[in-house]
This record gives sequence, C-alpha cells and structure tokens, in this order.
Amino acid sequence: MRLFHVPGSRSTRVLWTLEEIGRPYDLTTLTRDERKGEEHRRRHPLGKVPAFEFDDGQVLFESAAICLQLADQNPEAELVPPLGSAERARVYQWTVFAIAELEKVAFPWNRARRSNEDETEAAEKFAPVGEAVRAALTGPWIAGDDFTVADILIVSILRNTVELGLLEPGDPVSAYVERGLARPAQLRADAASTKSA
Ligand SMILES: N[C@@H](CCC(=O)N[C@@H](CS)C(=O)NCC(=O)O)C(=O)O
Repeated sequence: MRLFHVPGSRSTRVLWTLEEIGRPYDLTTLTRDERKGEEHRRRHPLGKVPAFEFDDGQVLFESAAICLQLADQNPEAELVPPLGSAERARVYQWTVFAIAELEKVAFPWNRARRSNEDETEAAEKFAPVGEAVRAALTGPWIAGDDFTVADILIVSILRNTVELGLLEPGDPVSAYVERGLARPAQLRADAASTKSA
C-alpha cells in the first residue's frame, strides 16, 4: 500500500492511521508539479493529497474515506468499533463532523492568526463548533473510552489551532488534542513525514 503525501498537509492523517495500524507501507512525497500532473490526476481528480493505493490496486482519495477503509481492513488495530454498533455510529458522526463542520471553522481561524488579520469573525464561527467537541469530551476520546479514527481526524484538524495558542490554556479540547499528539503512532508519523520531505 502506498500513500501519496505532502508533509504538513491533510495526508498526515492517513500517515498517523498507518502508524496506528503498524503494517509496512510506502510513502511517495509529491511536488506541486507532480500533484498537478496527469499521472496524479488519475489518482485524485483535483490533483490533491492524500491519495492512497491499496494492496489490491484500488486507489482512493478523501482523507476520512481512506482512514475509515484502512481501519476496516485492519480490525486488529481497533480504530473502529464493530459494524452496525451504536459506538460505530458515533465514530461516523464525529468523522463526518470533523470534515464537514470543524475543518471549515478551524482552518480560517488558523489562517487569520498566521497572517495577523482580524480574527473576530473566525473566532465567532469556531466557538459553537469547538463547544460541541468540548461537550462531547466526557471520556478520554471523542466517541468514548476508545481511541478511534474520529480522534485522528479531529486532533489532526485542531493541531494547529492548539499550537497557535488559539484555545484557552486548560481548555479540555487542548488537553484532548495534546493527548492525541502524544500517541507513539502520531510521533512516528511526524518523524516519517519529515524524513520523506
Ligand atoms: N477533502 C480533502 C481535501 C484535500 C486537500 O485539500 N488537500 C490539499 C492539501 S491539505 C491539497 O492537496 N491541495 C492542493 C495542492 O496542494 O496542490 C481531504 O480531506 O482529503
């Protein structure tokens, strides 16, 4: 299996999932020209990362879809609860929430901070979405006691928000993100990403 990757991009979520699974994989880091070339557009119609080639030759794009499929194919990693269970439904809920709701309010806030723009609107839009995550954190992980693919997505999306200091010190959301970032598989993913850069 092979991940088509750019360090610091959304493909790092897939790298983290691969490290949680612990099976060997290949990593191809793409330049901008390679991403926009014909060969990569056959993998991803928009010339983006991540794209992923599975052992049977299937190629998928969309980070959440790739992470969920990897979790399903490697049940021993316990990154998703059993199919059809209430716990599995919560993992779907938070995985979709991450992409559909969280990303679109976290990234603009990060961008505003980095470029020294007025953050008021971005912070206001983030607030109710961040509160939804905060309220759900009654256990160590977003869907309960067990770490899942949904945590990989949410922690990856909020990583920069926490590292830029946008959340209050002591905010349970920051503690949650730091808990995720401290996982050995995540640290290995960071090292693998840098190595390939
Ligand atoms: N919804 C997609 C978004 C993919 C995406 O926007 N990837 C960015 C990197 S984070 C990209 O490849 N942008 C085009 C480029 O860098 O040339 C996913 O989650 O996989």
